Amino acid sequence: MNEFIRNAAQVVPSARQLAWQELEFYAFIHFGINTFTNQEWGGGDEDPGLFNPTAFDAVQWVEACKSAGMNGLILTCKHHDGFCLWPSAYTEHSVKNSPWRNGNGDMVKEVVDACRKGGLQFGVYLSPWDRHDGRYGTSEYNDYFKAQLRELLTDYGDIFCVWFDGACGEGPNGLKQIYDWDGYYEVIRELQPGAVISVCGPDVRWCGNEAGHCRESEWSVVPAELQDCEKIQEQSQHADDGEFAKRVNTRDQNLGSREAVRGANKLIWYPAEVNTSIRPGWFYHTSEDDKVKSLEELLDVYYKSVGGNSTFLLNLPPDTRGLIHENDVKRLSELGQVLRSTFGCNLTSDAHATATETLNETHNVSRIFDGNQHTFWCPKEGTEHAAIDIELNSEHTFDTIVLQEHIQSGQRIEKLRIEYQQEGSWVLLCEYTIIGYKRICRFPEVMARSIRLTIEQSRWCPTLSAFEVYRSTHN
Ligand code: FUL
Repeated sequence: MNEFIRNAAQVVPSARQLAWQELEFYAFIHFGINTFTNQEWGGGDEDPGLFNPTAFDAVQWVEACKSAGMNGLILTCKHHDGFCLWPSAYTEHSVKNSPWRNGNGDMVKEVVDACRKGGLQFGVYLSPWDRHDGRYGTSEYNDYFKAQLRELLTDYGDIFCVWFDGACGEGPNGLKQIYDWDGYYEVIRELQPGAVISVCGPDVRWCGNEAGHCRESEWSVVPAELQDCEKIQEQSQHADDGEFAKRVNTRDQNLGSREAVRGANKLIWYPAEVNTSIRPGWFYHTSEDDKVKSLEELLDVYYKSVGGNSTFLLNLPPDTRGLIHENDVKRLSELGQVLRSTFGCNLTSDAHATATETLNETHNVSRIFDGNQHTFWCPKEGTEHAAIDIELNSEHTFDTIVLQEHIQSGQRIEKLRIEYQQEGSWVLLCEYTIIGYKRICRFPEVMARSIRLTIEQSRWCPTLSAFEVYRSTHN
């Protein structure tokens, strides 16, 4: 067992996974023919003539994302209805046969340009399920799909993510497609080696629901069979019943604990992403203008996902004007304001720490305060329990602590507890299982100077790259 856990502790992210993880929070944009037909899933027989945003402005999208503190944007270049937002050479079912920009527009390009200008990374959603294309259900469709990937991954600069949906049904001819996943991945690795392939792909794991929930222990090290696309599809094969977005997938709550990984043939780094929409639907519906998630709901998802070793992919559906609606824009900027003010002042400046054990000077415990994720504290190899005492420069009031492991070394911490000192005795503040890339610990406000982090259980030896203390500006 020890040997097995030691090996589990050595599973590490790829460079592309690490870069993706550091984005933390980014947007999904669902925009297409459904926006104009008021649908969630188009049938594929829609007239491209319906696609005509009257005031489309990609810069407005990017500004809204940035105001919320997002670092990237993934656009539905083609959803299940098969309509393409760029003038693909391989189909007529695209913007080139729409009245928008007299058929000369390229929405992917305009969004990419706005992202580059605004400093956001750009990602591609391309639905493998295509309810329009007559080739669907035959091997020709796989060639078509790969040709479209080539267009998107060649003509628009660096792509941070290719997001493959698990939803899959019949095409226009009643046939189901056998997807050439390996062939798709090959094209992506060839053209965009820095891009992660998400959900139906090997790099980023779907958290298993669309309600914005993640597990209490969202392990990044899990059994390799979780990468199986067929299983992902089975799980996401729910009718478009509107209920799915609210349901939490309670199956497989435990993916990465010792019990869960014991006996696994192979372990992989396969970190989770939480995806949900700012409104009930993925596409825009006027009837949902007053159903934008509250600031409290969004903060809750943010803290649990970004602060729970996941990333947060928040969907924003632009309206028929081609703009993100005023209500959503307002909520996004409120969210960004709370995040910026909360995390603007780290109370560990001039703090002092002592650890029960330290490997060497390079991994001195002061590394947890240096704001550099690449430097870290760790004890000697084989030490699975440790404690760090932190002394702030004076008494402070706080309700939030951010912890980060040095995930380039692996994910190790399995159980921790934080206490603060009150009138000479240690009082429990909070307890958690995993940290991973980031854990945002939240608790009722306390006033204290001395804080103790106890790592009660870890794999082989824990690492810690950050310990930050904040007082939130919104409760
Ligand atoms: C699902 C799709 O069916 C929805 O329309 C949406 O795109 C969501 C992100 O994924 O599987």
